[in-house]
Amino acid sequence: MIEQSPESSPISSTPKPEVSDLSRRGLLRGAAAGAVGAASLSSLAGLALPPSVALAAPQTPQIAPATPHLAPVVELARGGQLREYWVQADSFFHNIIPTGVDGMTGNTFTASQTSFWAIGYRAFTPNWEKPLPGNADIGANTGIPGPIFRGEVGDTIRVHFRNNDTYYKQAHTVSVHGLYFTVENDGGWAWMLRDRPGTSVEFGQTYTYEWKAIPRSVGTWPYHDHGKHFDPGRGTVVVEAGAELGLYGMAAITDQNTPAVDVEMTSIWSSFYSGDIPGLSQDFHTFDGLAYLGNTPTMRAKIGQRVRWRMVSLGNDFHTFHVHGHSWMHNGRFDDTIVVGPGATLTFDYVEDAAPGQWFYHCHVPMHVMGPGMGGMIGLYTVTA
Ligand SMILES: [Cu+2]
Repeated sequence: MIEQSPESSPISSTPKPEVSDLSRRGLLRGAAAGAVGAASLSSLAGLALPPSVALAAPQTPQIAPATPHLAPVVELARGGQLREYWVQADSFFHNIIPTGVDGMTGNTFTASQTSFWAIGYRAFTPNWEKPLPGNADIGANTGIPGPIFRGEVGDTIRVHFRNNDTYYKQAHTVSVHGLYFTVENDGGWAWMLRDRPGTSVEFGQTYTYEWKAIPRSVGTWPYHDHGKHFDPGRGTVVVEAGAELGLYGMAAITDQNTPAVDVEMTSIWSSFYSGDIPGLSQDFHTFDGLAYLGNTPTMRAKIGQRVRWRMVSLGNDFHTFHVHGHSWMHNGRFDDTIVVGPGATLTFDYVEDAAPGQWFYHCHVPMHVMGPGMGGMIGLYTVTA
């Protein structure tokens, strides 16, 4: 019996800690270490208050929203939700350049040069009954990338994961950055810790991961397969091979200080290396698993709209993210090209004020755009009046 249902998994067999329990433990640990600031402590303490207090929160006088000790009151009223996702790792044949044309150079590709057996996370209805249609909340849900996991500080994100990797039949996991969780919810495999639950979910098995959004979780984070390394077929064992084949997505965590926006543009950068993956004629550097103009996602905004970019970088390369016709405030200065390394993320907001037209967004490492022997990281961004 290899099926490991959520009910029988090591995580689910013990009662899930309530948010208040976690908060209390976090509070004690923080106090002992002396490493948690007053605002964070009050945030955690705020989460531990009973629901009756939470309901009373909106009546609390909102004197100065920026005052740190008032922040948890608003957090309390909005956080504390359980957000459940039913996610499946599926293998499927994926074409990185669906049009067969690089829209910048005019170079053409055959499907056999740009297609491979990918693996992706897809969000499903409860008990993995059927795939969810794509929407603004979870994204396109096509598999590459996986669904966007969203939460507010105080929320619990529970991911019911099923490994349906029918092609490679390898073990996979879901490992997230930036949230609070125990090691049994980490999903990071190592030979010397190979008995740790949740680090090797075999083909056909399930496992439930549970993570908490705490004050330091605000932002954009990758999640990806961090399971046992394997050889996708070129004779080389590849670390995080599942992630290279497409098992990745992002988590977006907000709090009461996160401004509302009108348009959110999400993009995950990853590379498919021909030395690792059978079938590919060159390396491809991609946005959401797609390469070259006319294939990568087109971003859209209207002048005056509040825009947020959320981006995740994965793979072996450092990228420099650049948008034509725009600049934005980043780390205290205006910028239009930002370096992002593997596993790191980039999030920024602005009000759309560029001239109307079709702009490029791209990695500013020239070889990541058009090679030779690699490339693809360029897309269109349409600004309308
Ligand atoms: Cu790059």
